[in-house]
Amino acid sequence: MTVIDELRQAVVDGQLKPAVAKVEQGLAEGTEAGRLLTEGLIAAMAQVGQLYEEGEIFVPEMLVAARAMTAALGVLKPHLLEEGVEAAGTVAIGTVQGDLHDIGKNLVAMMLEGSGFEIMDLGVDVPAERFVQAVREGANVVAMSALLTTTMTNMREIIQAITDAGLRDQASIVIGGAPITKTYADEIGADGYATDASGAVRVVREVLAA
Ligand code: B1M
Repeated sequence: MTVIDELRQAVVDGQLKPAVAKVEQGLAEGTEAGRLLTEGLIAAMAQVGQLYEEGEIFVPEMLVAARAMTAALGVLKPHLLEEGVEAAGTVAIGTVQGDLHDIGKNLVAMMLEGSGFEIMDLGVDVPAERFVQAVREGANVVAMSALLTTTMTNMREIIQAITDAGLRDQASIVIGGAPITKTYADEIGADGYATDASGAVRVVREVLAA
């Protein structure tokens, strides 16, 4: 087993300390941070989702796996960030109301921060009014995350709330999360969407340049 396999297994098993130790070992051995992230941590969460779908594990196991991933990600973070980039805009990011999934949102925030954007992290279960307030506070990009098919519909309401507040021309709106598609982004009037964290950096740059 490679260190990446061991990392993936530690996260799937919800073993926080071994997961952190495997990231440290991988880095010390010269494994690229990006590989530890995609082939280790992100692959582990995909496996966890699969096991949950198959009824092999339940919410508590998903939760401990998520905690192990978050801890391991904390160690990886400084190695993923690009250095020395100028502040390029302020992004208010949050997971929409009713949705508590924050690993992907945190990863996107981390990559944006590392790419020179100022981040207003609104957290999870964020109501429309909080996004509206963030635009009033100076965010020029609103980034929304949703992982549930039942909560992604709230994105439309958030865009409507920003429009109703007369602020739609003050901020670009980008969305993402596992169930989000380009068709859905177009349908609800978002300015862009991304399927992963590096795509999120790209789309935020694009909407700001438009
Ligand atoms: Co939940 N969960 N969960 N869960 N969970 C999913 C999403 C699910 C697909 C699992 C499954 O059935 N296979 C399923 C959703 C089904 C659906 O809606 N179609 C599901 C369910 C059903 C639930 C509950 C309803 C379970 C229950 O209670 N019965 C419940 C809901 C709670 C709630 O939110 N109200 C629930 C709870 C949980 C935990 C709390 C246990 C935990 C979350 C812990 C946490 O986040 N702190 C959890 C987890 C861990 C998952 C899975 C296994 C992993 C999610 C994850 O972290 N992925 C997930 C299965 C899966 O995704 N395969 C699942 C890793 C992360 C890096 O990827 O979040 O996709 P992701 O983010 C990516 C991209 O999507 C994108 O970039 C990120 C980085 O690459 N992206 C953006 C995300 N946001 C973006 C924003 C952008 C751009 C890109 O803005 C521009």
